[in-house]
Amino acid sequence: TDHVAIVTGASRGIGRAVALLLALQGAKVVAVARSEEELTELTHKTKGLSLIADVSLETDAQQVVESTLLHYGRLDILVCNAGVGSFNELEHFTASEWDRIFDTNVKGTFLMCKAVVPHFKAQKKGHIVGITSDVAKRTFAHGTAYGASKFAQDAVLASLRKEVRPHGVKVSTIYPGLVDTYFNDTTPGSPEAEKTHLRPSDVAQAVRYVLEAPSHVVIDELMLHPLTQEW
Ligand code: NJP
Repeated sequence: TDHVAIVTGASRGIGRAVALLLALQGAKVVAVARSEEELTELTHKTKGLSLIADVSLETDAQQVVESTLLHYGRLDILVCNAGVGSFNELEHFTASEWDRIFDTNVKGTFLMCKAVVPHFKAQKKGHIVGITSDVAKRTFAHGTAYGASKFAQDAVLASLRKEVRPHGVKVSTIYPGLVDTYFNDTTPGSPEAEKTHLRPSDVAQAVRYVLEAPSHVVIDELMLHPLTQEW
């Protein structure tokens, strides 16, 4: 396709895999994150555009969409993937860590959607894919901040789905289980994680699948887990 897709959190992990797969399929990919070096390296492979931006800042989110439209003259897809998490007992969580998680996962999703929706509504077409988590649908110990942020991010996307549907715009939400990435300061690629975690490319295939639905179909939700994961 000649579609133009913005992918947030594309410097590593799931977002990078999504960017590579969409580029392989012929999309023009706009890779968004804060790490310049990683984005430059990725853009050599995707032949797309990379934009340094912090999704939790409104000016950055708006700038990403404006730059994309200026550069490619069109925009079809937004993949809201940028996200952070850390895990602790509630009383050991700092207020600033709470803010970092909510600013990225919830406000970042809100701001990126806010930036693209007027454009998608005007063209009566567009597809937002949100990467939330299976913990948007269950709770667990040490997950007060991250779990709450994923419930909230999920609610933003589900409400938006109902708002934009009459305008021909789709919102799909992906709920992965454990994925072998740099998430929460981990290092991917260990032999152990290979058995217990999804690969970023598995999640990228799920994104591809929801994007390939016929024009009259919206896949609202798609959940995937490693077969070994109990949840
Ligand atoms: O994590 P990681 P994942 N503005 O750390 C970017 C969800 N998830 O791929 O800015 C812009 O490898 C960061 O880029 P940089 C998870 O909640 C994961 O696993 O350069 N970008 C990097 O590219 C998240 O929503 C698991 O530091 C920002 C990327 O985000 C999504 O999957 C399970 C940013 C993070 O890459 C991707 O996470 C699950 C900002 N302010 C859901 N802050 C799992 N891994 O097990 C961060 O259910 N980024």
